[in-house]
Amino acid sequence: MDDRLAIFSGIPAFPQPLHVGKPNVGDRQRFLSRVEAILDSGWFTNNGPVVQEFERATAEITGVRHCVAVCNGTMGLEILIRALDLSGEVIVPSFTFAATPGALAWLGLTPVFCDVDLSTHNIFPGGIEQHITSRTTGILGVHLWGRPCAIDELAAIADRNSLRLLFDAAHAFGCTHGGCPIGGFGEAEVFSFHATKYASAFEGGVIATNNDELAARLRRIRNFGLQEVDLVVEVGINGKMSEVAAAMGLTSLEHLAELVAVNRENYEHYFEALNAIPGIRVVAFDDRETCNYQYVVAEISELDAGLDRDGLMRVLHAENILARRYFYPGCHQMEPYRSSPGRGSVSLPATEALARRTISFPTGTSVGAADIRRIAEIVARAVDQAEMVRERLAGML
Ligand code: T4K
Repeated sequence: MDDRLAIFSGIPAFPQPLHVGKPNVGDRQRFLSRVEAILDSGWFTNNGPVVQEFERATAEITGVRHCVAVCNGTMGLEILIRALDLSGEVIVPSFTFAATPGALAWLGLTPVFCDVDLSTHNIFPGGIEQHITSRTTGILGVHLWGRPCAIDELAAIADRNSLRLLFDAAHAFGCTHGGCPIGGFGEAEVFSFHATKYASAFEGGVIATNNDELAARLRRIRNFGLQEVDLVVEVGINGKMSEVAAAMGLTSLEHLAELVAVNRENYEHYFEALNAIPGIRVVAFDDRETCNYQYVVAEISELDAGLDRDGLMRVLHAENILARRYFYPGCHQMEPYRSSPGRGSVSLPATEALARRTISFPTGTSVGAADIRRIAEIVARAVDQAEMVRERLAGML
């Protein structure tokens, strides 16, 4: 084995790229036989039987009365925001994927960014009330990395201020809060079944709720605002999930136990190996809760590691380890928010610090213990040779 780092002209540790979000495929034959049945049936979309089965299965797992399947998580957020009649301003964390504030902005609402808690990476409840104005109609919490945000505190704030409370649960399928599945909190919660997620429908999402009336409205808006054939009663959109996507989703659901076992094992290998390296701390999960371990995230302390996150990422990429800067930059520093009058100058110190120092590592069924050992060796070597690495990277710019 070449023990030089690839940035020093060594051979990359991995001949093929190792991705963060490489999809888990599941049982191909199960999926393909479902697709055959769909082709034979002549029913491809528009709330077909496979979508309905997927909705029942996800509702059972999340312990809610209704799961409304949609074509992706972002559309799920948009349909929910509309169905709740949100308007004006909605408070959101900035340390999240662009889809969270994007869903609000797409509908003409203003996302008002709140800082996060450095220790949980989730919205800081103590920072929310200072952002409430006469235009505020809701709080949109995000369960980042599948770790529940401060649901109880957010519910109390929402109650006190007569605000609607909804959750972006894109990362949190199969996770719990206080032992109860994520899905039943707030007015509704939106999951993503994107290819890169724990359970995948290629592209897909579900909106989970216990509210019968809200579920009926979500279904209507998802289908052009149609209440019945030829009767449109409000503005809707085409947010439907196709039968093939639901077939993939169902197949994926049949593997949840295996997937979480693989993810957890990978996570534990990373935790043990990376935490032994100065300046690297893998984000921890609460052992009392169930988690999907789909994201392995670490914080890099430049002071202790001798390297910053971006430097380490360049080292890893040269080795074909395609670690990601989830999430960078904070959404408040993206367009159009950063140029919005009065909003661009907002300072969110915890978000900005985390956006500078977090890194996500490849996991899932395509990554094994030996890969993780190799990745950790590379990180350790980079930290060990930090001064040389910094010089080399500076020379490569
Ligand atoms: N809220 C939150 C908090 C979210 O994180 C997301 C999505 C949403 C809402 C919206 O849900 P959806 O509307 O997507 O259902 C990826 C995903 O596209 C996105 O779903 C996800 N979050 C986000 C965290 O990651 P990008 O821009 O990083 O995608 P991309 O193309 O760079 O791929 C990510 C990694 O996965 C790469 O390393 C390549 C690998 N990959 C990707 C795909 C699509 C594969 O190996 N195979 C694949 O098929 O957003």
